[in-house]
Amino acid sequence: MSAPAFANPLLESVDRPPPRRVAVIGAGTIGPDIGYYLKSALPEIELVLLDLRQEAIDAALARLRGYADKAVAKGKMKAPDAQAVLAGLAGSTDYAALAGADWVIEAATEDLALKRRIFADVEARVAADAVITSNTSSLPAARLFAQLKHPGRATVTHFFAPAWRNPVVEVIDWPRADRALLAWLRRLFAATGKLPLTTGDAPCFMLDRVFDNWCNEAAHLLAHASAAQVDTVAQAHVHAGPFFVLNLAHGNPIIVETNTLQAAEEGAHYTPATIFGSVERWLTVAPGKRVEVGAAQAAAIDDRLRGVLWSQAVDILDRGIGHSADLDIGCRLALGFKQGPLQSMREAGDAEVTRVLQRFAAERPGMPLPRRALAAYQPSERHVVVDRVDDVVVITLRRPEALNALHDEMTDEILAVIRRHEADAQVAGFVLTGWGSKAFCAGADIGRFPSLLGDAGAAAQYARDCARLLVHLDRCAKPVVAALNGMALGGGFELAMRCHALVAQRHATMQLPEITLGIVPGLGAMVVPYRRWPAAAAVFHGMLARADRLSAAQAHELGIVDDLADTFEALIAKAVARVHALAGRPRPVADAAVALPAWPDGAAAVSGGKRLSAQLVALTGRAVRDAAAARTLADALEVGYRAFGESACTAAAREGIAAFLERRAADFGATG
Ligand code: DAK
Repeated sequence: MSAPAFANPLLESVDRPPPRRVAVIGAGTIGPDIGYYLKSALPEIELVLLDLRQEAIDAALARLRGYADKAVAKGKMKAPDAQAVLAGLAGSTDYAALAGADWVIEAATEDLALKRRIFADVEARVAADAVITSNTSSLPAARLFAQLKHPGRATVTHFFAPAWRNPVVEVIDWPRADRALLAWLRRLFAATGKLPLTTGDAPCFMLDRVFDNWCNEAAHLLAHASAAQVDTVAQAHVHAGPFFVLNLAHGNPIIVETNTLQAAEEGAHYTPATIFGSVERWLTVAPGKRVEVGAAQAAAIDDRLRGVLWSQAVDILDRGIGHSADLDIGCRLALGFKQGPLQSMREAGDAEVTRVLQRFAAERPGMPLPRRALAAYQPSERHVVVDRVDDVVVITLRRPEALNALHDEMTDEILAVIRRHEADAQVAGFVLTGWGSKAFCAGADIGRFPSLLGDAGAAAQYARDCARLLVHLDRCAKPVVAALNGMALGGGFELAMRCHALVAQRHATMQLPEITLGIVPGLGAMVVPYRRWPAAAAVFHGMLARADRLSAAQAHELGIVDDLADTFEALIAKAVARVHALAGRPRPVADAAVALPAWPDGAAAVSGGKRLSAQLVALTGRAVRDAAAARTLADALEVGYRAFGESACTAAAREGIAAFLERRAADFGATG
């Protein structure tokens, strides 16, 4: 498997247009879910669901209507949008309905002979350049498509349940697939909210090798423990234990099938546990529930579970089945692991990993073991991906599960990438952008905020520490340009405003929602915009005091955004051009005091119809005023750090952050 040309697939240029008519074969569970994802992302396409049974089609169409109704009821979709999703949707038991399809997705039963018959039939009915993909979770593409006349237009695209919401799709890179097909699929998936992970063509690809062997190992452990005990121990690593998931997904036959395939190809150590043949439903615990497990027994179970996980991880990387940067994120987002195997290896340390794997090798002879030093398996970045466009390094924030929200590790990685390339004469500068087309960055990771509350000094120090990246940008010798591909919120906008220029796609927005969380911005938003764009001071007041949203067009008019782009390609092209234009011309943030217009009255402050904390509005106003009066940028930033510390000790902060995490509206009525 060769590495894709770009880690961020949206940087790939492709000639083929998006699909217009898609056929999904198989109206079981996953086929219709794939269809719903596609129709939600690309409502203009025609979608036809094919199945041998009309009842399956009727049930599938009813399910999709149910999804759309639910999305409208929850306010996630507007009624006209739901109508567009459901328009152009049809079902058929007749393969003649394949006519005109430019993409056929097969999601039928896992049976090689059946799938081959389907592909022969499909190929006879669609154009020679129509794309054909299979959603198999285990059968290699080389086998599935061996008999196609035009195999270059075919590959496996493996979705994960629920396919309409789970972002992960494995895109299998097999030798006969056209490179342009893989680039088109990766790009299309990334543009429609998915996380395509390129994997090699081994049986079960990357992620199901982890999942199937994890479940199989759990079943082997039943010689020493109950299913409930294994699930209890496993919950240290996953949100739901393997037996709970197997019950949910009726997964026993799948493990038997996939592990039989792996055993046939790779050795008897993969043979499915015999108990799968005699049990239909496991007696186990629900996620979060536990049963009694003795300490020694728990340790033995845990060693075996970590053993299989780490053994699979090193094997996948040693055989080039997947990329290290993709393995962890795939395990977390597709399979529900709390952290990926490489991260857990790193945290456990080499000595512990070696101990666990030695024990695993003794208990499970034949299972793969590391072939290199353990450090060699670790990815250099986990939360960003790095590409080169000409002589510019493009850093893409990649946390699709949290709209690319920032946390310490991500900012450290951005800083490390910039430091690594700063002295390189071949690098002209940097572009920062976000994964996908929705968000540049949704701000700081709110899940981590509760630990900051209650200690003003510690919170202020934390803000100072976290500002390292931004302070580095202030002094960076090479230009750094923010390319806003979507919303830039809170800390994300603070990061963008410290870049030396901003370019934005027209749908991008900027907002400082901190006040709605009962805190003040910690990373310079009370300081920097007033010094860089003093004429827009009143606008920044509104953004800070009421969380007013700024559109890309407004920001462009105010001179905050230097250029607007219609597409992602244009965005990156403009950002790269800005890097070149800025070379040798740094844009320092002003080191002098600035004048301010009057601060809005906080007593009746509301944002989006919701009352805000008057105390926080006043605190923000005071910090903005003191920072504006400070003579140096460093002094002004210090005012901001201390104000953040102060805000972290308010009842409003406790309420605002708890409300976000509990998915409810904050009530600042009682907090002041
Ligand atoms: N942190 C963590 N997760 C986030 C997130 C964030 N900032 N923003 C979004 N997510 C997650 C959501 O929880 C959701 O996760 P699941 O429910 O799927 O598990 C997923 O991303 C998708 O989001 P939604 O389902 O909410 O998507 P919608 O399109 O419906 O809504 C939204 C998009 C952006 C309107 C909404 O997600 C939202 O309101 N997000 C929060 C925006 C926000 O308030 N951002 C934080 C601003 S405060 C400091 C450093 C920095 C800062 C402060 C201090 N120090 C160092 C001290 C900065 C502060 C901020 O940035």
